[in-house]
Amino acid sequence: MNEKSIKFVVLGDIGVGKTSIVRQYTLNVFEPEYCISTEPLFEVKELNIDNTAVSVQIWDIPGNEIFGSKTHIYYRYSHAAVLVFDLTRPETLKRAVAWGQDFMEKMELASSGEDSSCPVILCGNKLDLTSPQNKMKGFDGDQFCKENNFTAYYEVSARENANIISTFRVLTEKVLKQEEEQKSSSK
Ligand SMILES: Nc1nc2c(ncn2[C@@H]2O[C@H](COP(=O)(O)OP(=O)(O)OP(=O)(O)O)[C@@H](O)[C@H]2O)c(=O)[nH]1
Ligand SMILES: [Mg+2]
Repeated sequence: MNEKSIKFVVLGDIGVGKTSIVRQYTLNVFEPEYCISTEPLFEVKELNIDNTAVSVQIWDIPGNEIFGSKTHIYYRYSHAAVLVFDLTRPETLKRAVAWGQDFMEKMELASSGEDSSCPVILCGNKLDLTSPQNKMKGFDGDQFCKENNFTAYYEVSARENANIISTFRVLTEKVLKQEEEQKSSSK
């Protein structure tokens, strides 16, 4: 069995559900009370994918973090970013985009010109609270991702554990595949 360690960062505005997503995925818990994150913390998820034991370190970054100061340190050695916004608060999409831009810029700087294209996915969370009345009308997540150079769009619910496992699985597979391709192209 091969072994592989990868790192994801979860980014987005305050209260959009980053901690809830990470804790649901790694610990299988959901807490309805909001407890603001004050420092970056990580959890680990172990997966087996195609005869590879993958250890995924998932960093949960506080939403009130200020860009430009320490964020490059959090991003260091990341393989992908998960941008989260709250489907019931469309204004949180703007900050998810700003986080995505900060991540892409700093990863590019850190790679000093080498191919650094890590996947950046966009997740609309709190799907369980949406209804045809309050859903973001006219929002086309796939198109929005294309326009902002993000990799893909998913709608999830940390509360109901909806689409969380599949989203992280697809992202992990994407990272592994990309690494394989890079390895074989540099041979
Ligand atoms: N109904 C519902 N509530 C959710 C969901 N995800 C998170 N919440 C709630 O939303 C609030 C904020 O969630 P957190 O996970 O703490 O948000 P965060 O993005 O980590 O916020 P910061 O730590 O401030 O950056 C909490 O009260 C959660 O219980 C969800 O999928 N559905
Ligand atoms: Mg948090």
